Amino acid sequence: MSAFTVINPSTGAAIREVPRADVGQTDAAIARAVKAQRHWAALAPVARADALRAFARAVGGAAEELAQLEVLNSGHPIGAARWEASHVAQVLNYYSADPERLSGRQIPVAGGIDITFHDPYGVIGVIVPWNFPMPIAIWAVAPALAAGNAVVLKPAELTPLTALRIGELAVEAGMPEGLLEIVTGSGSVIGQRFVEHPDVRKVVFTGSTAVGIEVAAGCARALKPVTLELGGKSSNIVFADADLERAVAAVPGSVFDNAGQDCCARSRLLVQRSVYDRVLELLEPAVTGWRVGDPADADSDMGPLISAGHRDTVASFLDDANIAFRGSAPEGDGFWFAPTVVLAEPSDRIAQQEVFGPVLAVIPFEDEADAIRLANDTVYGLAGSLWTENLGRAVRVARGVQSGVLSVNSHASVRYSTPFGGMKASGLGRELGPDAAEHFTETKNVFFATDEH
Ligand code: TAP
Repeated sequence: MSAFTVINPSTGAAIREVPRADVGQTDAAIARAVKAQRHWAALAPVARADALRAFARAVGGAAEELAQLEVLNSGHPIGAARWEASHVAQVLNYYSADPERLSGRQIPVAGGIDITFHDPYGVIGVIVPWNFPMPIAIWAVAPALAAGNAVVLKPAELTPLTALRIGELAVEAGMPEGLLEIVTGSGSVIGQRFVEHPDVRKVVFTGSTAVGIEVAAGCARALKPVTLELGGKSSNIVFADADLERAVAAVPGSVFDNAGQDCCARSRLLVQRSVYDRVLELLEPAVTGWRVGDPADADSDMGPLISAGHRDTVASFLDDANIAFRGSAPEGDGFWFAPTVVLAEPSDRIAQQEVFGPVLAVIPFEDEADAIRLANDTVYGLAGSLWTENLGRAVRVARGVQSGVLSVNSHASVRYSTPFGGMKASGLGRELGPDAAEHFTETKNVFFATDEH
């Protein structure tokens, strides 16, 4: 098997070689998953629940190791990486209840009994991007396994290390061999094969909108369902009646967390014109105080960008930008980029396109209607926040903004117990929340005649 080199984004140094699977090796992984799934689906519900809980315990026990691996491979600050690793265990625990609770319905009909069953698809193909390797993988893996499926998972080429370790932990915890296959290598080979292979019955893709459209088109040709979690250009809307100190204190985290490489990043700050100057005045020290540095240091708020190529892409957005102020970042090796705030017009490239880096575009608005219009003036519709002390306004704006995930007086986006996903060009379908396992099943309706003839 050929191999590729995984790089530490904080130093640019090689970490290790990882196998690059070809189509034949991908097919072999799918074949192992098919076999394991038959055994898995036939187990008693409590056995599958117990196995998932054992898997969760194994991940919990290895949380520090996984977190350190993510610091090394993705440059996530250690505090964030620890949260991500424990989140994997929590998501597995949450969905471990589903094997015993995923019940169908008994529907009243004439002449017999009608029952629905939630049958697993079989094998689910999961394609993961590089920005949150652990959480995004487990959001699909846990409910898919809980519903009785096997999973073949392709991590991003840049960040495969934690997925590989989680795959090992599944086996160490006693999950059947082959049930969770981690296949490393190129997206256009392995991801494409998941889309085409007849034994992969559903695909979950998280990544760019451009690749997502191709994945969806391929799934349409193969008549298989697909969940898409794509890009975003989310807004933070600050009304004049907000608690401004509280709202602005949340801004750096809402856009610079994970160096802005977050599909939910609030990369547009919409500010009511009457408080525009005051908000910028409060924002500057919050941005210059944002600590960019060694991700292994618990005091760092932000690490590097993921690659040299991605840093070039992010930097290109500043070519024609009106920069208001910037924070600082280390010099030297590693793919560092200082947090940056720009003043923008709604139609500017930086206000329309996803930067996927630590760059915030600030745009003034006049009134509530204008704020909703600007928030919706993008092809995307993933996340967003609004800040106001007026309850009626909070309700109206939350209902008016076309996004899958919104928060009022908060910039929280993800809780594993609540649904997550995007509208418009941000995606198709929802992950997480109480119904996620059901999304990995097909409904079978069976009628049992009871009338005597
Ligand atoms: P992509 O380039 O789209 O890559 C995502 C995944 O797809 C990678 O594993 C990639 O493999 C694979 N891939 C590439 N070409 C493929 C093909 N032809 N067929 C099937 N799979 C293929 O995105 P990215 O640059 O890694 O991630 C950044 C994007 O993801 C941003 O737009 C961001 O907003 C979005 N994102 C969205 C969310 C949610 S939840 N909505 C969450 C995180 C990120 P390789 O690694 O080999 O290229």
